[in-house]
Amino acid sequence: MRLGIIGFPQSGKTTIFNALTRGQHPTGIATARVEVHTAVVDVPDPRVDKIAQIIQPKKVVYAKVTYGDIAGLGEGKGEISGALLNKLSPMDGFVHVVRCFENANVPHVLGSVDPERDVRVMDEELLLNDQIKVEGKLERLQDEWRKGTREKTVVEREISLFKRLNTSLQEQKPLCDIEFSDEEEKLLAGYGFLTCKPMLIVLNLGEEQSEPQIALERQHSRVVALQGKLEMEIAQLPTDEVPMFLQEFGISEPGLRRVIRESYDLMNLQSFFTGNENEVHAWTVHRGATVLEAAGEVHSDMQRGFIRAEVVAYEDLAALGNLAEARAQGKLRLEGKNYIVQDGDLINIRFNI
Ligand SMILES: Nc1nc2c(ncn2[C@@H]2O[C@H](COP(=O)(O)OP(=O)(O)OP(=O)(O)O)[C@@H](O)[C@H]2O)c(=O)[nH]1
Ligand SMILES: [Mg+2]
Repeated sequence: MRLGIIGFPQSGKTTIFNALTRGQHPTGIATARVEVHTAVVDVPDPRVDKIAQIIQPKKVVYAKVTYGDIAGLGEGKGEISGALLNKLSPMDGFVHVVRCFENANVPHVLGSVDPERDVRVMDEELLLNDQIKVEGKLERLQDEWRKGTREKTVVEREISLFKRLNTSLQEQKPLCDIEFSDEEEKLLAGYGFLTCKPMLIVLNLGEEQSEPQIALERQHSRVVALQGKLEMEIAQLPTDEVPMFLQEFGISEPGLRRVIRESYDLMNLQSFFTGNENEVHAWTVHRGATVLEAAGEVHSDMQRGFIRAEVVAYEDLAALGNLAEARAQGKLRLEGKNYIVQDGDLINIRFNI
């Protein structure tokens, strides 16, 4: 999962990036250039630790999320440069850092601190960008139709799809709120439309600031509020000092975990695990994925040669304490390729190639 951190200049993107990745990048440096820092971080999951405790493998591999700190976005003019677009399109979703903190030394490009406006202006910028892309595509399709370079019925179908996109965007509705068929989704996947991507809004609060209420217009967005600067400082502490600080500042759970959890939820993702004496490994699949798809996530050979899967729910394994007991109690089930994976399943895939 790749999440791009976007937001207005000086909204605290790098601060939040550091908080999420335990990074040490310098903050407070305004850059007009398009620049991306990326970091891959483990998805913290106590279930993985518990399974490792039971199986005692040589190695533990957590699921991964990649964060990109994308500078150079948004002057409120709806202009996203080509170079910037190339950085935004490949992301699976966005984390929009919205400034809420007051700080006289840090001016806001739009002149005042107004989180709801920033959310709206950013949404409008992304929307406008998609609109330009869709209009360009429509013109090219109409050209193709006139010249007859491709089969007319195919081109007509695409024209009608892109007209639907255009109508939605003209009504200020993001593309993620449209229902697409599988075929349409495949066709659109290559375009990397910005309003197709889920959006997690991170309200960057100042110290002891209460959370402002934001009206959301998109269906596929969600809000997390955190104190960016404080979270960054906490993320940079030695691990054993963290619990004390969290308690001192009344934070129930580090922002890093909340952001990851909300991102999984927003993007309809879940975890499953594999484990043997060598390795316990956490993987990510879409909710509703079959065990055959899950096998493909682990290795294409496992998908190709899939025979059956042995599945035990994490809760059952944790309650019973070991695999032998789970088997004895009938909690280790044999499942066929159409089994729908449940969050937290420990799966052993039997395959033959
Ligand atoms: N008081 C306060 N200041 C913050 C907070 N978050 C960020 N800042 C300050 O705001 C300034 C900008 O923070 P950055 O994290 O560099 O912001 P940015 O969005 O990465 O900035 P650019 O990459 O230049 O667009 C720095 O001086 C931070 O110290 C916060 O939660 N509270
Ligand atoms: Mg920055």
